Amino acid sequence: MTTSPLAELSTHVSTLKSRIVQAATLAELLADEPFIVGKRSILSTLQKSLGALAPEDRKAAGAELQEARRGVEETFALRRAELENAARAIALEADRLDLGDVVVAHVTAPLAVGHPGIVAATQRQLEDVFVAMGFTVSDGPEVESDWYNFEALNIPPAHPARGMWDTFYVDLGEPETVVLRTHTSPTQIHLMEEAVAAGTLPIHGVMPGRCFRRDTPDARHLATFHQIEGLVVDRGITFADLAGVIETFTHAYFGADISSRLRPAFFPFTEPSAEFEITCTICRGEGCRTCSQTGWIELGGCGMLDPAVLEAVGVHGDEWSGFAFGFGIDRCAQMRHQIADMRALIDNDVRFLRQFS
Ligand code: FA5
Repeated sequence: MTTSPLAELSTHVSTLKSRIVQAATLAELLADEPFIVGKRSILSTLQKSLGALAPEDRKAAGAELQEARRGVEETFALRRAELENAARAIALEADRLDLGDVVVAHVTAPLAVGHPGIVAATQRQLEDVFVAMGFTVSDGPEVESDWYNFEALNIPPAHPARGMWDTFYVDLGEPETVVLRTHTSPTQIHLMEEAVAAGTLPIHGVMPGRCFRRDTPDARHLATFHQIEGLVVDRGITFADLAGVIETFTHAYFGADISSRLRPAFFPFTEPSAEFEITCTICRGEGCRTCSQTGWIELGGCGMLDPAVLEAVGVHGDEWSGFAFGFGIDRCAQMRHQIADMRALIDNDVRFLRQFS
């Protein structure tokens, strides 16, 4: 009488199942997989041996073997899931970040720590320079009435000087009465009004912030950019004080080797007015695309406060005088870091941004 190839099947199945259960790690179990349920397992060997059976016996033996295999595979799958869960729990415990009250798990890659953008960092550096010179820092609204952005600054409606600022109007109230501020100069008006109301003149302040113009972006312009406004109202202030502040600022921020110059200009709210320029740091004055071949870059405007502006906010011109300036913060960043095209500041290319961390 021939012995059935499946005579020892239940013993084989028990052996295989105990091998599965005894695997202590996922790696160990997976390494054993070919010998338990794969081609090198006893189950595969038995499968082949069924070919030697008479056809009438082969079907029943095949079904029996198939049932046994299903049982082994089920045990294998259960143990595999068990070991995978254990491995995941260990990895999570290792990657767990305890941030005080907030517990963040499931982090498998190190967190990239952010840093202030180049314009924000520049703004802080500029504030530091002016604070060291005795200025206070404040801010003002980005959405302004026409009165603050223009009229109080001696720019009445339909004045040709309005053409200096291509304005975004906000659809609020009467047409063209609410604007996205085109410069930080309206904060001068807010500051003087507050000081007059509180009786806290004199003023030595800087006011940084965002501005908006319908300017087409190019190497030196953006439609959303930043300025830092400066305002001094005190007794006996002269143009020499203004020139001294600008000179001190230039050397403190750009270094002693950068030249600056003031050129006569026109602003409706200052008289006399000047444009403040420094040597183009991209070409060191040789002339390039960034400075339109002039060798100079305009950083801002400045001048002595116009008596009409002082009068509009109730500051007595016979007692007080002062000056104001408004510099482009993005332009300062551009010159300090020799960025040929200002549009790089808003491209959000991390390879560019990472250089300034
Ligand atoms: C003004 O905005 C005046 N309010 C400055 C001022 C203040 C004059 C106080 C007198 C007294 P202007 O339009 O020239 O001036 O702009 C000043 C500076 O802002 C420019 O020199 C430049 O550095 C920056 N700037 C202006 N437009 C843009 C723009 N579209 N993109 C980036 N920077 C700009």
